[in-house]
Amino acid sequence: MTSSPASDMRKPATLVHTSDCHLDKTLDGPEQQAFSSVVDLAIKRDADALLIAGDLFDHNRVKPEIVHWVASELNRYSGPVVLLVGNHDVFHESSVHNKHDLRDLYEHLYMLDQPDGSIFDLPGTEISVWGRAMVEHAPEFQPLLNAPKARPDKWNVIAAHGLVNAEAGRSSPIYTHELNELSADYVALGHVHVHSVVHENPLTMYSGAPYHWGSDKTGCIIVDFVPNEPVQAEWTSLKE
Ligand SMILES: [Mn+2]
Repeated sequence: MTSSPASDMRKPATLVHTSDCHLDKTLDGPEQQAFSSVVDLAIKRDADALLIAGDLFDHNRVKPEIVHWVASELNRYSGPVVLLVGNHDVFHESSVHNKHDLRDLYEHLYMLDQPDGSIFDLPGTEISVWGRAMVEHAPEFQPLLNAPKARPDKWNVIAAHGLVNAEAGRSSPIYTHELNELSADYVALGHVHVHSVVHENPLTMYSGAPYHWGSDKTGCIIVDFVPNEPVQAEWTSLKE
């Protein structure tokens, strides 16, 4: 960000970034256990906010018990939770998010539900999150299109669910030139299930899935915003 040191009056903040939880039909599966561990970590680190960058649910026919279970987990945390949809829970008419609105079950849920993008200034923190809701996972959907300019009094986070450096014709593409042109403190990506740092300025990361079948690399990212310091984002294993 461009704030000069003397003018950076932002309060420090901590954000937990996860994605691709793929919660589905059984209440005691490894995906559920991993999601609980993410919530545990948000509580333990006293995070100011939790961001889920798409594919919270595996498909649009998840049972109501799963949705209620997610809400009960989020209620253990009780801080602001920002939810972006992904290609597995796209925001079309028969979306799981239209059948079961998590906002009715968790009062601190902020859903990025607008196809052209929406922004939330999270209460109790100076974190602001923008993202575009995916209605169709298609080459025409560009998750970063028309991202807003950063504001100097906020920790500006952009959330996107898509594929970085996609070949022509791939769905939900995210291009390096778009990342270069973004003004943000942190870009939280979802879609690729293994964690990676994809860009340095602004710092852009795939969190990876909390549970990734066949992989030990299950975790999420803790992002620390400190005035006058570079953003610190660290992938953290969920295994004890
Ligand atoms: Mn996805």
